[in-house]
Amino acid sequence: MKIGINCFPTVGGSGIAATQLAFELAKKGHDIHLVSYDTPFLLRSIRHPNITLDLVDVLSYPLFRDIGAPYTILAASKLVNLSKKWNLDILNVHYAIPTGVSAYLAKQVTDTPVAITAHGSDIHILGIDPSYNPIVSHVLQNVDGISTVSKYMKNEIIDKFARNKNVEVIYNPIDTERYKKIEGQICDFRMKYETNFAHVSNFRPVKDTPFIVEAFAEVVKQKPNIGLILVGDGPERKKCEDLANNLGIASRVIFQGVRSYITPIYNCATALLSASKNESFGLTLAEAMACETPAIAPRIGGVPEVIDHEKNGFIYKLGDKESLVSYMIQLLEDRDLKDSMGEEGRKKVVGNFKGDIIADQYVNWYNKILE
Ligand code: GMT
Repeated sequence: MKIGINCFPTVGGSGIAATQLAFELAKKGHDIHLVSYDTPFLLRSIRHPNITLDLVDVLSYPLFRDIGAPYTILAASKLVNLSKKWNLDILNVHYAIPTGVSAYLAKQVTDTPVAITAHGSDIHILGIDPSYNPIVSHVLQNVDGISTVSKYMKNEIIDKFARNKNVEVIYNPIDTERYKKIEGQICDFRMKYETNFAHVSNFRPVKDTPFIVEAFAEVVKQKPNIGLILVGDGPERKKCEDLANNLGIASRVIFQGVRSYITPIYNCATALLSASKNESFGLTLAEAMACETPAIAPRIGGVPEVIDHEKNGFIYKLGDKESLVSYMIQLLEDRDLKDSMGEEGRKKVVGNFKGDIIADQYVNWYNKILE
């Protein structure tokens, strides 16, 4: 198939998932045109001859100074040009705003079927906002297919937008060769303690990373020889640094910034910690689990579809710091539990989220749309 896949190039989960999907489809022989306004983050470390990157030309003009270049139109024009040039079979847009609208517009010109994959805030934050809602709603009701990354999200979409539409659930693809257990020397980053917890996020308020720092400080009172590795960057990173200082644990909280290869960090962690207030899937939970590292996260959104409580990780009530602390201590004290949960986590990912399986599900979905 000749497939146009549009995504954000940034470190966020939808861009990573879309690029991983592009890679998996390319490995299966499909001809992939990845469309974005910059090189997608993951494409900097993977490549395949069946993938071409088609950049949207962000053409500005003095009149647009206050509103920015009209990206929706620029991306729509790019999708029209690509569809015509390569005779694309289908356009699969990841994240509904704004390029779901671009693809819908492109279809009016070229008739190329449009499949939107919704990822989270495009639905439950931006999509429901009256500033976007009338157009996003119209587009979702009229595109050829909608998929999303969890059953939770499917219910959200049906409830808020497309009551009569069939919404396909296709979980995010995980590269189980990239994310796996590593034996032997793995410490290629600064690490002060042998025992660590890890957190990976964009430090947006929805991730509530300060809550992780606070919980870690509680655990340190009982288990002094541990560290916390924080990966990523974003609006609340400084707040976390200040908090670690104020709580007197600054020397054991290591900030690693944005990293392209974090398998060693997952491997060095007793658990991956999340405090997200919403998460439609939780890519980093599944990545850690693929590395045989249990994840601990709140019971929100699609998290219970990724973590099976007490089997391959722990789920706690959102905001319940005591529970998070007690699960962290349980894993520190019981190495066998950590190992067995880790093995179960890997099994869960390989059985349900492996890139190769997910790519087949996408192809089946595309075929259904094209029937
Ligand atoms: O929705 C967002 O906030 C951004 C989006 C992204 O591009 O990072 O994240 C969402 O998509 C990821 C990939 O499907 C999911 O793993 C995240 O759970 C989801 N984030 C939220 O729902 C907050």
